[in-house]
Amino acid sequence: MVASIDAETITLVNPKFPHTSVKVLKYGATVISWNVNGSEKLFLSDSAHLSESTPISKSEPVRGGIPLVFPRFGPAGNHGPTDSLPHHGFACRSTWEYSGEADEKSVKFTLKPQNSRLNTNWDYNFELIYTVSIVSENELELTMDVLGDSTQAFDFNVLIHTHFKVPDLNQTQITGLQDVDYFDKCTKTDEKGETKPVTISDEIDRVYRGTSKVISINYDEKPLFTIKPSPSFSDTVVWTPWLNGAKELDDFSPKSAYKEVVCVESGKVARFAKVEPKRTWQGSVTYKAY
Ligand code: TA6
Repeated sequence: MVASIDAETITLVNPKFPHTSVKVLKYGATVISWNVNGSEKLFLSDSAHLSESTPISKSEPVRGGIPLVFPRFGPAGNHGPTDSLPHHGFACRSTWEYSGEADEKSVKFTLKPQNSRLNTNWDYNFELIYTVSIVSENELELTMDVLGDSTQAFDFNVLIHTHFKVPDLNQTQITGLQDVDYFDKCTKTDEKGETKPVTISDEIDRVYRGTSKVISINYDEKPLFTIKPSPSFSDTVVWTPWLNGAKELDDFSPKSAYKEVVCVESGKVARFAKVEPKRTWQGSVTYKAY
């Protein structure tokens, strides 16, 4: 059920769970708040860009919340159709159409070539349908449908770039990624999966390939969040800028918040996904907050 709607945001409340709300910006269809019983679960920078800039090429994704990466994670390199697109693509820099309530627990947003002004060099007649659902008091489900062009197949990356709020990274651990090989974007090397859970004491930027387990973000060895992606979201990115990285990001503030955010992102980025003409590709992820 939509609790409120204005020119820029939609706030969703499921009447069965009135103490939980989700706020979505039409810009990027970015979830900027997931509030469970008065406790905010997402990091949002105080200086995030919350609307399109003019020209559109100057638009930046929201720093925080849940931006959507499509159709390029990049820099993927040497992939003709997406090479001309900015890092993370255009979905997070476009203003989506609000398509209304799907049912009492969900709202839908749509992006088509007409409203994604950045896609001039990526010339496919795609449609994205993004469904945001409050499935229980502490569970949020996000589903992306990628509808194919009527005549030609196309390749894409897609990633749900979630900024989870944590009390302190020093006591945070991520489980469920053990023994999964990854590409380390900081060192630009392929690494073998580690046997221990991920701990954080510096910048981390990793693309885990072929993740299939439930992932858990733990604080003091107790779960804060669990993350259950669909099999089609076969990759998981873990990113946190740490203090040095946060200092380089103009739209990250306060800088001291670097210790309170970790991105654990589900999607398809290690390789491109493909959608055949007139077909639909679907990926989804469910988060549970504790
Ligand atoms: O998803 C991880 C990542 O691509 C990192 O490599 C890091 O650059 C981060 O996202 C933020 O990217 P941005 O372009 O928004 O500064």
